[in-house]
Amino acid sequence: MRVHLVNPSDNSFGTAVITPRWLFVLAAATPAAAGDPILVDESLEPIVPETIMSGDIVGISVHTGNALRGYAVGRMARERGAWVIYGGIHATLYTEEVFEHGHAHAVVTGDGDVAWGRVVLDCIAGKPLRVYAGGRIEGSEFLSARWDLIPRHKYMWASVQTIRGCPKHCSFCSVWRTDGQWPRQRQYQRVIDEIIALRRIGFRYVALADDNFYPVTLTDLRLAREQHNLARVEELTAIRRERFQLMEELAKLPKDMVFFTQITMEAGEDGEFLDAMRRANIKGALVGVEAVTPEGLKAVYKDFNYSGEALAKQLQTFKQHGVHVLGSFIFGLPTDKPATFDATVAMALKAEVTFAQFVMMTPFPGTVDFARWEKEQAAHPTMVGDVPVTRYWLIPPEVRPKMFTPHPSMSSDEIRERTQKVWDRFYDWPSIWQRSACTPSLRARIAFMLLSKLYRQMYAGTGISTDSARRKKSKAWARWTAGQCRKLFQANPMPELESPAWELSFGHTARAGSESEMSPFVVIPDGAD
Ligand code: B12
Ligand code: SF4
Repeated sequence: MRVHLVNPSDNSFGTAVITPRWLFVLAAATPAAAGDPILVDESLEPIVPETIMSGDIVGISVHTGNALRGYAVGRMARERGAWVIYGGIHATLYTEEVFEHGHAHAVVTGDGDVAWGRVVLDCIAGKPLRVYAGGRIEGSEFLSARWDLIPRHKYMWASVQTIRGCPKHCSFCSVWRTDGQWPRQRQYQRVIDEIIALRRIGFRYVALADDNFYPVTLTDLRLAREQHNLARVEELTAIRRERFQLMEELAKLPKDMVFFTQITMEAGEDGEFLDAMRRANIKGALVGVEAVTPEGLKAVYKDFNYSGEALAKQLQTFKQHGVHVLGSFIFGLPTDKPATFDATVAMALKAEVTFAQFVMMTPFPGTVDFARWEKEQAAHPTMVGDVPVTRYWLIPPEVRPKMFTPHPSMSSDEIRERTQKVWDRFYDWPSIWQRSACTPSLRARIAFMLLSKLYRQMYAGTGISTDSARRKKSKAWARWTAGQCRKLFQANPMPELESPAWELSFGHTARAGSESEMSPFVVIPDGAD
């Protein structure tokens, strides 16, 4: 009996940008009794069905973008006699769907770190439950990934999570609903130990796979103080202190390490935080700008963001403190007009963001936007074949519409064409050349330009994505450039690198081997979800 963990993707590219962290975390959660799992990332290579034997256990992760492929893998595995288990954000939101379309034996909702060990042992005993509610575990329970299982020379960036959950409530985002609004921080010592393990094997670029790296704003603290809510002030201060502790430790790591994270624009007001980020070698952050007008920001419940001149200034502040911005903008909001496209690219250029992505409004399940759209569609659902458009992920990729929610004044073709023009304008050679001036050498400047073009080629349409989200085949030159870029990201291994001697001792990878090692979590018996 072997355990297989499969990251489904329609498009196998040989090289991927960011490691799918869940694979290596669930590997750590796999009980020792089951041996080391076989990890299959289909964004690198498609799964070979013959590797799956009767009695094997196959864990499949699905997000909305790769659910259909995930279901095909699950059906194939079940036909070959394996136990088929699903998890991930989409399986959490649509547990019944994975049984119907993916022929699941069981599904894990929420966090898998603790639940997966139990699932594997139950499968070995031949009696898996139908649904395992993994819930939202504490930050202290997050497992460290098994980086010893990573295929070498396949990924450009590793990914390490430092915090989960986000206090905001943007209308297009499911994080605050699934992961919760209370930030769950991992102990910084564990984060550092994991990064050291990565640097030892030659990874120096690490994406901090966080929902929001800046969970406590100066405004949150001010408001709590004004309300004389001392308990709240203390809680917030403790979270903030831990962020700084983490960054202090990151700053002590080898100087060639580069981190990238996701953060809200409010950090632009917090020079102390930005300076700590720079010292910690957090060289860049994806900032959700979303819209450049007040109406647009209101439409996505993001009125804590700035617009106009203040927006440009706020984004420039990041750069002044040494943190590059990947600005993320959304098109297709009901408030968008033809003029919005030019205004947005002009703002992206003016704000001097180093990279930018321009994504089309997509109603993701679990979001406020999705719920509103589903309600509107309830009486007369639009169908594509026999699938309602509100289940768009079940529509075969060849006939799946590119946009789902109708816009009040523009057709989806018009929005798409205008969006592509914005990508072309932002990533034209003169603009890239100008932006590349931020690099320290000619070699770095060339690398920057190559990367910018690759980024435009790979992600125009989806935005920076888990590689498993791309459906279109990439052009040969993009594959070649990706191969070259990957080499640029590689570093010489540093096997001699030691972890600091923490006052508390932590294992690198906790392995769930027996019930007693697992925290209690709710299990839902057969048929009761
Ligand atoms: C880091 C991140 C990115 C990074 C890196 C991605 C990568 N290669 O890893 C970048 C910036 C590249 C990115 C891009 C995008 N992302 Co993203 N991303 C995240 C984020 C913040 C963390 C993901 C992560 O690595 N977490 C750490 C791992 C360990 O957690 P996990 O994957 O959730 O896995 C745990 C459980 O889910 C469960 N589990 C997962 N799989 C399985 C399988 C089995 C068998 C079991 C038992 C359990 C299990 O156990 C794991 C351990 O607890 C999540 C938000 C979130 N909190 O999940 C969004 C998130 C996944 N992204 C999302 C989106 C929308 C995108 C983009 C489309 C954004 C865009 N451009 O518009 C792109 C494209 C990707 C896509 N899914 O289509 C959505 C997905 C929504 C959906 N319904 O599918 C999320 C949920 C955020 C949101 N806004 O709602 N993302
Ligand atoms: S989009 Fe970003 S800021 Fe808004 S809720 Fe999601 S994670 Fe938080």
